[in-house]
Amino acid sequence: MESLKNQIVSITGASSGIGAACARVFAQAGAKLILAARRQQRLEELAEELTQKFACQLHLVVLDVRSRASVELALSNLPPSWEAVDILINNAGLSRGLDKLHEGSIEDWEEMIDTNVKGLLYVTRELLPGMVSRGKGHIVNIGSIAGHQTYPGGNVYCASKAAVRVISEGLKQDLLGTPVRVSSVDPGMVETEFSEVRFHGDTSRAKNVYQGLTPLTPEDVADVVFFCVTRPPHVNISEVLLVPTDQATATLIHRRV
Ligand code: NDP
Ligand code: 8X3
Repeated sequence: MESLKNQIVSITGASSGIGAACARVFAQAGAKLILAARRQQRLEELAEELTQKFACQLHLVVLDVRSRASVELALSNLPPSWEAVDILINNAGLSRGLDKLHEGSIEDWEEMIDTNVKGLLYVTRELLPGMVSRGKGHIVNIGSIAGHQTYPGGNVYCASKAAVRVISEGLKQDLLGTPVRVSSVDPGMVETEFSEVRFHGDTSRAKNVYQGLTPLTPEDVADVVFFCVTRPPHVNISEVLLVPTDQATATLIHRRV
């Protein structure tokens, strides 16, 4: 198993859910963490926790992945001791709305495409060249079951996650001949702030999404990410689709009432 001791792991969307769970798992394993998100206070609270529990070395980056200028400024000016990023977890992402396409909000579409697709590309373009030139690196993209199967009202979110799946495939092809690895970790239902964000803060609608089933936890997903990046260097886990036992497909879900 590859040791993560002192490896530099950069996690986008570290202020909540899957990203924060990844931060905890990697901190415990002795990695040095670059934590990125828009909510500075959340990042600082997490940093405090990780420093106390694991004496972890951290660098916080407040950035909006939708802004190319913000991404370039933040990631091209990392302090020298943080420049050599070994592992990038492209996790920042969101869904907005569950509307039929002909009734959908164009602002929602733009936010999803700008975050899930363009943001992931901007961050990758900034950090990947260093991995290639150093001959060491791993990109983990957090995709979704929604990138494999389209569900009613999922239209643009599903398209954005299908794009992530295709970008991961393309990256693996482009990096062939280098030691840099690419993994797509594609979860089904995970209880996080995801549904609250999707329904623009409607917490009772968000809670209903997970009613009567046992969803994945963010830690379940972080465990899979950890597995992917700790394989020996000759092993590339290209794609993992993980779902709750109560979920068979994007729409076929077992609920106990
Ligand atoms: P959360 O809402 O809990 O976390 C989303 C994270 O993304 C937050 O840390 C948020 O930070 C960050 N983020 C969102 N927009 C931006 C932005 N413009 N710039 C920087 N950071 C941003 O949801 P999850 O943990 O569930 O989501 C993480 C990933 O997992 C997403 O890509 C999601 O699509 C994917 N996923 C989630 C599933 C689920 O059922 N929950 C299932 C499959 C995939 P901040 O707001 O502070 O910027
Ligand atoms: C999140 C899971 O099924 O809500 O990507 O799209 S789902």
